[in-house]
Amino acid sequence: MEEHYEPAKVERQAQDYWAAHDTFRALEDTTKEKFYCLSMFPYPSGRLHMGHVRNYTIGDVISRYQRMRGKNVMQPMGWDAFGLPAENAAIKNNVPPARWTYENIDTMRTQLMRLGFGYDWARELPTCRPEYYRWEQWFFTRLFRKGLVYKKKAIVNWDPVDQTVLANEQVIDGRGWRSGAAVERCEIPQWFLKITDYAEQLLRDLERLPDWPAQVLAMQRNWIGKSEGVEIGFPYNGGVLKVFTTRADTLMGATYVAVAPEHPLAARAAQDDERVAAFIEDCRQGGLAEAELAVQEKKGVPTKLTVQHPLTGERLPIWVANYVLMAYGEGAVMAVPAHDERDFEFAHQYGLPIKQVLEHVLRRVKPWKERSPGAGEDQYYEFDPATWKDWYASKSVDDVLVVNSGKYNGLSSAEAIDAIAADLAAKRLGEKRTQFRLRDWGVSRQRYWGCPIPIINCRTCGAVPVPDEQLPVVLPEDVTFKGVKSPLKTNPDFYRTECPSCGGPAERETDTFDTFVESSWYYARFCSPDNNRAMLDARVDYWLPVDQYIGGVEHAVLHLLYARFFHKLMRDEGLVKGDEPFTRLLTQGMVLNGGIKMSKSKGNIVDPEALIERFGADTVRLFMMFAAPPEQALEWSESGVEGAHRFLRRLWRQVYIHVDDNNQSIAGGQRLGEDQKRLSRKLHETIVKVSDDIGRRYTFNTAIAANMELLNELSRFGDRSPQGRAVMQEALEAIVLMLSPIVPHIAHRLWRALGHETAVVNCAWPRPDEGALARETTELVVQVNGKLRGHIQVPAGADRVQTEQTALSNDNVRRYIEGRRVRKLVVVPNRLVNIVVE
Ligand code: ANZ
Ligand code: ZN
Repeated sequence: MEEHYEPAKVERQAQDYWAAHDTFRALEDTTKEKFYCLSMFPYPSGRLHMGHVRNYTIGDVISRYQRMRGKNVMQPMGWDAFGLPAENAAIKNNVPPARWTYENIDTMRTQLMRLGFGYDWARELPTCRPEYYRWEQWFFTRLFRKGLVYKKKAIVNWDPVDQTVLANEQVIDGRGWRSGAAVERCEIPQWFLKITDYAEQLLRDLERLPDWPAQVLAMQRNWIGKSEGVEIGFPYNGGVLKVFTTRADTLMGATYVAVAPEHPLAARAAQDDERVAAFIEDCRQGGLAEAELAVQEKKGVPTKLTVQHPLTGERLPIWVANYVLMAYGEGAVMAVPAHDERDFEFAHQYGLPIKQVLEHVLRRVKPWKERSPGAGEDQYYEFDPATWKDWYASKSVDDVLVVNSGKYNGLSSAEAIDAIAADLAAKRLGEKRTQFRLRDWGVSRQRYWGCPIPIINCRTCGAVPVPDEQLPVVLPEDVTFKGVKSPLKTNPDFYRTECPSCGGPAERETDTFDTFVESSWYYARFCSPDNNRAMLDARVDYWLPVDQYIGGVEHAVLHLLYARFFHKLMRDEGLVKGDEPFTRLLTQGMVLNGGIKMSKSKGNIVDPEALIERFGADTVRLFMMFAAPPEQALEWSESGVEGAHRFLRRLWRQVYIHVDDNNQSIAGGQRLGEDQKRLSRKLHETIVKVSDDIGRRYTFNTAIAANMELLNELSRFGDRSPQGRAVMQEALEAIVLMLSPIVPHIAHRLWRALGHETAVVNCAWPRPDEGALARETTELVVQVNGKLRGHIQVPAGADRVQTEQTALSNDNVRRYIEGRRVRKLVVVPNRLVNIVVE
């Protein structure tokens, strides 16, 4: 064996070995228990970053560990290859997005290989290839026939200078990223997937995911957002305005109604009211990003229209307000400023009446001064900011009583909701209803670099799905951009076609799918990536569900929800079994540098490749796994990397010294001396600990620390006798085995150096030896009042308390002391315990 550790050489040898032996090829084998380990596949942006390295190292460690546990492991890798950056790069540098993407994939694949990840590359899957997306198109046409997709007008960001639709990321401070023009909102027809049909299931099945992080489950639950409420009708001249409320108990406190700027009643009011028209126009400006909408200042205008209160008949004004979302509930609210914070802020700003209708059971406080004492039974109050916030603090309907509400006075919230809902139902002006926050999934993108939506628009037949035999609809890859507009929309060769149904001239859909569609089912396609006759086949029944999924918490909602949705869609199409795609989920923490996330824009990137060049892949992997538990943030540290490297050199050195000392044969079987026993016990305790850390707790950092500690003991162990060397051999082998999932290359070399013909990657995980774990014990006699009553075993070196406890709990001894008071207890170490009782 070489005296010095040369990572480049060691790593090349190990990787060559794995490649030559097809080590990570995963084949279905029903005689073995399978383990499908999946890390979220990357977008091929150009180069791997540290976040990728962390994600993929965690996945690789788990995969290699499970393999050593005898599982048939599949660990695939692919490319989430469609998306906007390719297009932006194309526009900037004049390279076709396809070429840019394929070149990036080649670079990143080489980087992944240098890191030694055990992927089954035969399953590699770039989503921008027709072999992949044709099945997505095929599946979409199945959903179309089932009525699970539909077309509807929806709002997009429109750049009036570039004459194109922009993605939310392309709108910066309300302006187009290239033109700098103020972005407008406009409505165009788009395709939607009916995820809301699955809302209830998606919510309910979260309960079947005990091995997902609680935080992710909570985020999904909120996103789905189930609300039980009442739909209430407010009659007006010419119709009924519907609102959705979760707080029908506050109906008597409604002082106005508000509609979204896109609501039909707003349009109607705008017809003869310039102020309303101008306000609606104003709301069309600016981006659509939800974060922006949530924090914007509340604004609105009154209309000349009114509605009638459904129970009292009182006239209430209709306002148009920007805080009412068209996409939620009915796009309109009954405003109860006394008990809803948003309504309050608005009413306060525009001087609208505030009427309290709930009172706290215990405190019975009136939060505001009376404003119009003459207002009859109903009382109006003025705002007192000091007490006001209390009312919003608890969204709970407990502990409150209804007041100022006529016949409902004195009811609890829950009772009032029932009573009011019943009265409304009798008038046909309301009914109880469940509302989900979850919206149907708009999958149309007006971009080029995506999967073409397989629809043909015919003037006579409408939207017709592309027939199976005409699939795939291939995205032309050799394109040039004129400005920002999608080349599909300007290319008649692409969009001119015939209607599959009547044969007349027709046009293809030129929109492409949201790239979340590709990432929603890739995990299943990995099971049958080479099938060109079907989307999936029987192999999915062997591999699915994914046993361990690993990725960033930023995907807690969209990707992970869409993938769960697709799994249910595919299940209902008979393509997969089971209800959920990912049994266990690990969300890895961020990689920080200087306390903030490593990112290009912050200029604090550390390039993994440069590190591999300097220290080798094993050092990078070891540092990543040692610096923090996987779910926590990891702080980048140069000295941490150096420390990891030093440890590997120490390990190498220890093995080198041991095997170099080959004059003496290694013997075993004879009785071990004390130091040998101690080391052996330490070794097996370490195996127990590391197995639990890696296999169950996923605390790879403590597993590594335990191995470091063991190595320290080894370096202090100078026993060169045959037994001493045998113990040393066993310990070094165990360390190499236990570290091999984390630092597989050096482990590959050291295993050979320790005299093995086999490759460490094919070895079993070490097992703790019960015999070695048992500590030495000594036997003591126990006397009660001077008479021999029993024998006890205590660990060598047990303290006084432990010895006494053991003596007192000995069965025979207990018979003689039961019911009596112990007056004295004498322990003579290693010999006897004398108990004196009354
Ligand atoms: C009256 C009321 C009184 C409300 C009160 C709340 C508290 P969740 O729980 O999220 O379902 N709302 C309904 N549709 C809306 C829309 N399109 N845009 C903005 N807000 C809307 O929220 C339901 C509540 O959100 C509804 O109940 C409604 O305000 C508001 F003390 O009605 B509530
Ligand atoms: Zn037709």
